[in-house]
Amino acid sequence: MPFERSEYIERQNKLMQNIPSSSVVFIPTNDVSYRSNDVSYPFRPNSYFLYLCGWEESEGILVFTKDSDDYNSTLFVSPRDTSKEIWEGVRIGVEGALEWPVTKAESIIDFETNLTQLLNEFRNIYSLSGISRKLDSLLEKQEVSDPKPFLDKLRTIKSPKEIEYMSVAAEIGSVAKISAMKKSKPGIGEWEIQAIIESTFLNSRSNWSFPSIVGGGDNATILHYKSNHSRINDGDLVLVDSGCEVFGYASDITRTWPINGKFTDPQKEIYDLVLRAQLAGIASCISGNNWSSMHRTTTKIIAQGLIDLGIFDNNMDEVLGDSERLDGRFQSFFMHGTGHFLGLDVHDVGGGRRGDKDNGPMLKSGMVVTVEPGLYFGGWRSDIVFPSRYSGIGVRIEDDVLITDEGPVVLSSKCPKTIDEIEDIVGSID
Ligand SMILES: [Mn+2]
Repeated sequence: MPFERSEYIERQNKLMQNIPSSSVVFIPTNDVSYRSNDVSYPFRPNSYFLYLCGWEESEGILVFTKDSDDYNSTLFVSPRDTSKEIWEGVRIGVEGALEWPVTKAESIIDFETNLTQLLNEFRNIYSLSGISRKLDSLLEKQEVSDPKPFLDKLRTIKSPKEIEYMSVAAEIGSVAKISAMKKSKPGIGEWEIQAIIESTFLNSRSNWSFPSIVGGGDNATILHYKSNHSRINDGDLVLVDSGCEVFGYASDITRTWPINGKFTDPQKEIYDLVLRAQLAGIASCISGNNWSSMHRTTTKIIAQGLIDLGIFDNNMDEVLGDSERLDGRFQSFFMHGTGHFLGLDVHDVGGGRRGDKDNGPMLKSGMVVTVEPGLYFGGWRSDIVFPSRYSGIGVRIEDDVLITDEGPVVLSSKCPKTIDEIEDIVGSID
């Protein structure tokens, strides 16, 4: 298992400290999802479930029961079944599950019988809903509380071991980008860059943490572009937003580079502005700062830069908007938040999303966030006006940043980022 038993137990202890006496807590893992007919999507365990017990087979339910101060944990798992194992692989089974960080293991087939008794025995019911349709329907008639707020708070602060895995994920992600930069050339297909990136993941015994985004030219201005089916023309930028997982822990890195290895002047102007905003955003990742300070920092630089480039008239109030809501005209070109928490999920739990009330969570040592401002000048946009020299330019720069009491640590720092670094490396291998 990726973590010592003691680390899982500590996570469970911290959860159960928040749960009152006479409670039962249900934590299910994901159902298998079907793509079509007999073919299922690759199974990925639910992140809460992974976090609490590390069990990777499908169909499990983790149950905590708490009488007074003490609690017990039972892991319900798929039992051994040769006829099914012939097709799907050997299961760990009930006996094997006892090696996992739980008090007891039971067969999932007996879950419903146990459930009736548990619901009679305990006053408070907690369950993670929206993960297992079956569990949700079994608890349909119950009054159920949500354990997520407690778990989310725990998950946002990473342990040294979690940080180690996230650093490895960021390193593999950086190496993948370097490899793609080296092999870039005019006319290369977006899918070919995707293949370079994802083969690096697989060769590192990792896999993507979200479908890779590879957008050349105007496609770079589509925030969640995923078809990756166009060729990238000489003179265009390519934006690559991709990441991988190590023991479930994600990296999420974006770089933008000229496919022919040389930025044009307009590309340079936009790239330089986004980079300045991104570096200032990273510098604001200080423990004790509010979440919103990062977005405030990047937004101010972007807004001033758009004025300096002549894209807007010199009216900062209008470009930046309300100083709290930051809802000004800059949003025509920078329409997303500056970052998100990163962990077992790419868009990890803990809040810190655009549209949060107040200033969002406070940054603390052990949190990992992304910092990813961007500017997008889609040639296809008929709703906005900007100088034609910027048409078809989409730039986003994203790093994974660990908050420490000594200041921000960029986990993805191996990935080339300055204009000089990028121009040196792009196309350096045929
Ligand atoms: Mn991201």
